[in-house]
Amino acid sequence: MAQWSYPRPPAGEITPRSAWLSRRRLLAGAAMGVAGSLVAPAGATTLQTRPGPFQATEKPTPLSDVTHYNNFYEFGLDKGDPAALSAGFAARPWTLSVEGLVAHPRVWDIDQLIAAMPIEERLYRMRCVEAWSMVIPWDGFPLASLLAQAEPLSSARYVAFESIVRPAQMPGQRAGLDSLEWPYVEGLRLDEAMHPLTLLAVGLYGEILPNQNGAPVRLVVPWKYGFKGIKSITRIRLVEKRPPTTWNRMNADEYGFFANVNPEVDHPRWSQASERVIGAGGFFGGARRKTQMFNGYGEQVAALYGTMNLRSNY
Ligand SMILES: Nc1nc2c(c(=O)[nH]1)N[C@H]1C(S)=C(S)[C@@H](COP(=O)(O)O)O[C@H]1N2
Ligand SMILES: [Mo]
Repeated sequence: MAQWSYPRPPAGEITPRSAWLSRRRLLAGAAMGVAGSLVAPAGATTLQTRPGPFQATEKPTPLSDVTHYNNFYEFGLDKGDPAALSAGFAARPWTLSVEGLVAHPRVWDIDQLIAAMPIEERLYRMRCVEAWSMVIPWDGFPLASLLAQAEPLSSARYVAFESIVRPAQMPGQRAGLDSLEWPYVEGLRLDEAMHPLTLLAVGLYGEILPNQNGAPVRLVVPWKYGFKGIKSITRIRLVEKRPPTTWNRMNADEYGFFANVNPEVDHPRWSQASERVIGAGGFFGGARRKTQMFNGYGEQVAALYGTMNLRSNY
C-alpha cells in the first residue's frame, strides 16, 4: 500500500448546486420504481423534518462549503474530489442491513427506513482531526431508534459499520488508487452508539444527502473527530469484540478507536488546541476558534468515559 499522506488544500473543481440538485432529482426519481409507494412522491429530494434537540448556537456553515470541502476517499484525496467525482454514484436503490447480535436482523430499503423514522433537523458542531470545523444542519434520526427495533442481545458490546464498495462508481476504489483498504469501516461502543446525540443522517439543510456527504445514509457523532462519521453505510453489525476501524488500521499511532475531540491531546501532525472555521473566513484564511473538550458536548457525553485515561485512549 502506498505511503499515505493527508491531502493538500481543496482542488478548484466544483459542481454548481443547480447541477447536483437536478442530478439528485433524477436519481431519486429512478429509485421510486423499486422503493414503492411507502415513500415520498417520485423525484422528491426534500425531507419532511421537525426540529430536534441539540441545536448549536453557532451560525451554520454555508451549504456550498458543506458540499465542496469534503473527505470521502472513495472519490479521491482532495477536498474537491467528492463533489467533482461523485455525480455517477447511485445512492438509490439502497439497502442497509442491521445484523449480528440482534434479536431482529433486518435489511432495510433506505426510503422505507426514512419513512419509518421521524426525521429531525439538528444543528451540530463538527470537527475534523485536521483542525477544521463546520456547523451542519443534519437531518436524520438517532441510531438508537434503529438499534432499539433490532433489539441488541446482551452479548452485543460494540457496533461495527461498513461503507459500500463500488469501484465502478467510486474512482478512489479502483486499482492503483489504493489510498485506503476497502470497505471503509468504523465502530462505536454500544453505549456510544445508543447515545441520543448519535445520529444516522439522511439529509442536510432539509434535502436528501448529496453524494459527497455520504448518501444515502451516514453516521454523525459530534463529540468525535469527523473520520468516525462513516459515509454511505450499507451494513451495521452488532458484535462482541471491538471492531477494526479504517484509520486505526492505517496508522494506529495517529488514530485511536475513540477519537474523542480533545484539545489537550495533539495529533502527531496537527495541534488540536484550535480549529479553522470553514466558511467563516475573511480574505486571508478565516476565523479560528479554540477547540472545546468533546467538541462542546461534554455535558452530554463525559459520563460515557468516567475515569478513562483519554490520553492513552485517544
Ligand atoms: N466511507 C467514508 N466515510 C468517511 C470518510 C471516507 O473517506 N470514506 N472520511 C471521513 C472523514 S476524515 C471526515 S472529516 C468526514 C467528512 O464528512 P463531510 O465531508 O460530510 O464533512 O467523513 C468521514 N467519513
Ligand atoms: Mo476527517
